[in-house]
Amino acid sequence: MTKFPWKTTLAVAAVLAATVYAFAQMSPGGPMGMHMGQGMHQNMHQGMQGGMHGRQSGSLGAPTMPGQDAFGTIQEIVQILQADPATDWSKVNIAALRQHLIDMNEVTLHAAAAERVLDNGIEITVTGEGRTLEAIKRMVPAHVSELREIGWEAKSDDLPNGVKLTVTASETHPLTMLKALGFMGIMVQGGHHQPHHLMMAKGEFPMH
Ligand SMILES: [Cu+2]
Repeated sequence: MTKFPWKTTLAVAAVLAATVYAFAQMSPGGPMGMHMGQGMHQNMHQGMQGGMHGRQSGSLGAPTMPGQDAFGTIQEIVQILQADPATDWSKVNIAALRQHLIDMNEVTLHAAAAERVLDNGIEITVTGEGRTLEAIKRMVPAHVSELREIGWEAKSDDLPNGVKLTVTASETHPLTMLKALGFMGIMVQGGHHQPHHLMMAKGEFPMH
């Protein structure tokens, strides 16, 4: 029993040492480096030969996170367009893609969704104001078309302050599943956004 806490302590110490080491690597002339004794540095080197060095190979020092989701999406699309010699720059419309990503943000994060379970399906009243309302009116009916294409029984009805989305249960999409998925689980069905984003940016896709 007395050995277990010791192992834990050692593991924690190793993690801390690794963190200090990473900091030291990032700022070789910085205060961390200067405060560390030579012996401590060597010990850490030895302790890390097997573990950390293997895992870090290649990626340390080259960040990949764009910092903001829509920013990263647009960056990826722009890189695809610039890498393709066939890109028709007279048609490219990044502003349209940006507006769509704002729609996605509004619908995902700011729309209110009131869900009501029916005997044979689910009815979701999606509402919002201003920019959120615009996004709901564009995205929810468009998604209903996509749902139908992939075999769902869905419809949308216009409301003054939003859209009513109704999805009927079926053998492949039973009521229990619909209830569990709710508004967002239903909105993410199908993989159409990624290809549509590229088409929008190329000016080949009507705004939805
Ligand atoms: Cu999208």
